[in-house]
Amino acid sequence: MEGIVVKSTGSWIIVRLQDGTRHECKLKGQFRMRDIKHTNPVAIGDHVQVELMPGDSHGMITKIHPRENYIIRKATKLSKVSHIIAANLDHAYLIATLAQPRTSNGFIDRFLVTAAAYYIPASIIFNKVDLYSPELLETLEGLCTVYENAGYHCYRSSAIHGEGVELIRELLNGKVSLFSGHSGAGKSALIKAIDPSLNPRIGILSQTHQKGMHTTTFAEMYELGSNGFIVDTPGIKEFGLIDFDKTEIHRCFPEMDRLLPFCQYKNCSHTHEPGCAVKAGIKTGSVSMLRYNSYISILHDS
Ligand SMILES: Nc1nc2c(ncn2[C@@H]2O[C@H](COP(=O)(O)OP(=O)(O)O)[C@@H](O)[C@H]2O)c(=O)[nH]1
Ligand SMILES: [Mg+2]
Ligand SMILES: [Zn+2]
Repeated sequence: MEGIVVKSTGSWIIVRLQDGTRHECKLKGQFRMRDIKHTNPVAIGDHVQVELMPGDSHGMITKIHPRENYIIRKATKLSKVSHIIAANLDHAYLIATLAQPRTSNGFIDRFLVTAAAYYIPASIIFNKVDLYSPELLETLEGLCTVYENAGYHCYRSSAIHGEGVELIRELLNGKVSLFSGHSGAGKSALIKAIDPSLNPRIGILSQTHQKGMHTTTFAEMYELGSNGFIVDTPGIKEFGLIDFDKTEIHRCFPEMDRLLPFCQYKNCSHTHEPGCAVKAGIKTGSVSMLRYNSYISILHDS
């Protein structure tokens, strides 16, 4: 029987079969050790084949179908081994916020680069708009212009007041979407607002740090009443660009990628070369300094 992995707790893998039933499954032994680059041989969103145990609701995963795409994070900071966050995604949303805990521009850009590197279309949802001061709303306006010009859609939401929720619900219709972002940004609260029949654990912001507590320890895929799936992830500190060629990073900045044909050198890195269209774009305003700085910082770190 065919199914999709919706949760993996370490000891059990929960698979949703096509008939809508859910089953606790184990992985057939042969898969466990084969994949040494990833800490988890089976990931949320994987399409799998399952054999149910006779007279029991438990199952055995006998086959993992090839992934269309996936997004990973490093297992630990220095590790070469990575953890697959989720596979077979139609779209990745970064749940960001300018209210506590504020999402940095650097983090936003790293997320967008990672999604692009793995061929996953991405957008940004700025949540908690109910908490923004008039000044912050103006900052938001400016940021949205930067990202829209770069080629990304920006949405505004309040999981508490319901602003923007209807539109996001429509975007998710019939799609497999990933919700990612810092702990406390409101991923789980937004999922609850989108489909009140779901019960993701919503955290309390710690008073001292105004950071989210880690309430979602495992990523989990939720089935929406509206015929779609959302993967809720625990707060992610760092995405992984593993085995990714440094010289390709600028291809993951759509506004820079568009200008590459106009650079004097075909392999321009947009750093020191003469006749660089990206650097010229910064002067005319078609490339934002904010994004360019992120590019340079990602280039140096990787
Ligand atoms: N004021 C306000 N609070 C929110 C909003 N969304 C989430 N929160 C609160 O922020 C905290 C963290 O939310 P949670 O959904 O657990 O964040 P997650 O870690 O990203 O899943 C909770 O106390 C939520 O009630 C929002 O749009 N407005
Ligand atoms: Mg959460
Ligand atoms: Zn250039």
